[in-house]
Amino acid sequence: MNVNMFQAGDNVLRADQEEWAVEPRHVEELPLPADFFWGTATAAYQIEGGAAQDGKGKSIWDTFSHLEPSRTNDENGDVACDHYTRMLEDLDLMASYDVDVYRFSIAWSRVIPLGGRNDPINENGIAFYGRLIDGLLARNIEPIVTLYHWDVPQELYDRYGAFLNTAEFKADFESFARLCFSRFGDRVKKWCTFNEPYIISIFGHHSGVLAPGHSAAAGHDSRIEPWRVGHTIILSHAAVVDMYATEFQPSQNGVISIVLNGHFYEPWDAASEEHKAAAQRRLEFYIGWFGDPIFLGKNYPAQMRAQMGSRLPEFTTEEMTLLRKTAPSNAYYGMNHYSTKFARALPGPPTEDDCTGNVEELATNSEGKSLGPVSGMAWLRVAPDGFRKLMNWVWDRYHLPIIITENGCPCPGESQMTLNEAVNDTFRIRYFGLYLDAISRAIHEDGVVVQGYCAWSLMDNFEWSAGYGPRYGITHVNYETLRRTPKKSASYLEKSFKARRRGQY
Ligand code: GBH
Repeated sequence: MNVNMFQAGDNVLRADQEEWAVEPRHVEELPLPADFFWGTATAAYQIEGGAAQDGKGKSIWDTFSHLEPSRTNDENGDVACDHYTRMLEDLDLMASYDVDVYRFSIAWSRVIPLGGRNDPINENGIAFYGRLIDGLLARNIEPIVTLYHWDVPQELYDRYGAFLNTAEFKADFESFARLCFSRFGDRVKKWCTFNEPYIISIFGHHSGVLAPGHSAAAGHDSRIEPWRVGHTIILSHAAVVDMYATEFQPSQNGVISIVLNGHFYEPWDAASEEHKAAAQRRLEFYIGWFGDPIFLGKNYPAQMRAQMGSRLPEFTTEEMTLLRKTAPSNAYYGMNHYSTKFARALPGPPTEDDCTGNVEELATNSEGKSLGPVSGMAWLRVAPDGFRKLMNWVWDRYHLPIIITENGCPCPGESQMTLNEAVNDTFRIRYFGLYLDAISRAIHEDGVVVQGYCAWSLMDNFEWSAGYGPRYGITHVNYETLRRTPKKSASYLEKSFKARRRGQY
């Protein structure tokens, strides 16, 4: 796996030099339902800053971003966009875009600095999120709240290895979730438990690109760890869904689910059964791993068990009962999606720490055809058909209404641009246009239920191991002055959603 995948791909072929297969249609025949909602998404560590302000405890990202030598481009989230002190300004910014929803995450160590079920609560942290939620509602913006976007309290990692200890983690996560439901659940009606379990498991505990940085090279057992982490997430999710459904849902009337990310995979050779099977297998190893237990109440996909045997943990009888019980309580499928890849079956047997289903991922197919223009990230190519196919794949398998919880891209060369160049983000506008066209087609031509869309991201922010290089925002952030400037894509989205929901552009 390429360890630079979060790094900006400014050195690769510029997208404007490549041919775009299609232009966005933006026309009457590609509308969206009148009640379709849209907004922007962020995550606590990427925007808040205030790393030690008002009693916040350390998370694994505070640790990881201060390692020497740096694993995060010599940058960290100590200040980030300083959203912690500029929250009101950011609320007004969102109101100026006329968004319907805002997806953000709660920093666990801001509300429980040490993280555990018997540890003290930080009322300052609770008050911050309370003000944020009230400020959204006052502007008629609905909060969509993620409980966990990668920032487990460092203390829980030190005590018992966080996700590596299923029973302890589950108990602490339940108690954190209960605190959030009881303090915010009167006002928050859309919850997600975890953001991208695949990334937490594989990037945090296999390639080690993300915190806590476990990999075989760093002396960890990457044959076993990622699957234990995934198991912990699935069971913690189910426990919290069960708790919400019994203790809170009856009075609070909200909905809860999880956010899964995933590329779509096209066969490297579309005429070959072997490579078609590889593409399907790759999707099961990426999405079915979590989706089948969580949304179907079933065991891991058979192909995963067949390949991995005892590397994959077993669910006990009681755990299977819990999964079957909670599966129907997941009200939606949260989809983070950015791009598509080609899947090529590998010839030999899988390596002992394979996590792909023995599949190689490529940007060009057997005929040398590329997936589409490359964005500011080498892995992120513009492939709206793959997006449409993924929505269909998810709908066919899980039959849940889909919310697009993240989608977006950095423009080619954007990390080197002046402010004036950066706000003129025509590449991003084209990307959004094509991906919205794909949603319209999935809804109207394929019968998929898609309810809403969150652009990643409200503003440029700390892009994990790539630091402040890649810029995904629809708002430019000057990291010296922290000044926010809307990019053209912000007004494009505003106008496009208004028009599409009236059935015309
Ligand atoms: C999301 O993660 C995160 O939720 C968000 O915090 C982040 O800022 C945003 O996307 C943009 O990255 O497949 O090996 O070629 C996305 C995680 C990172 C998964 C890049 C796919 C591509 C590398 N993605 N990764 S690879």
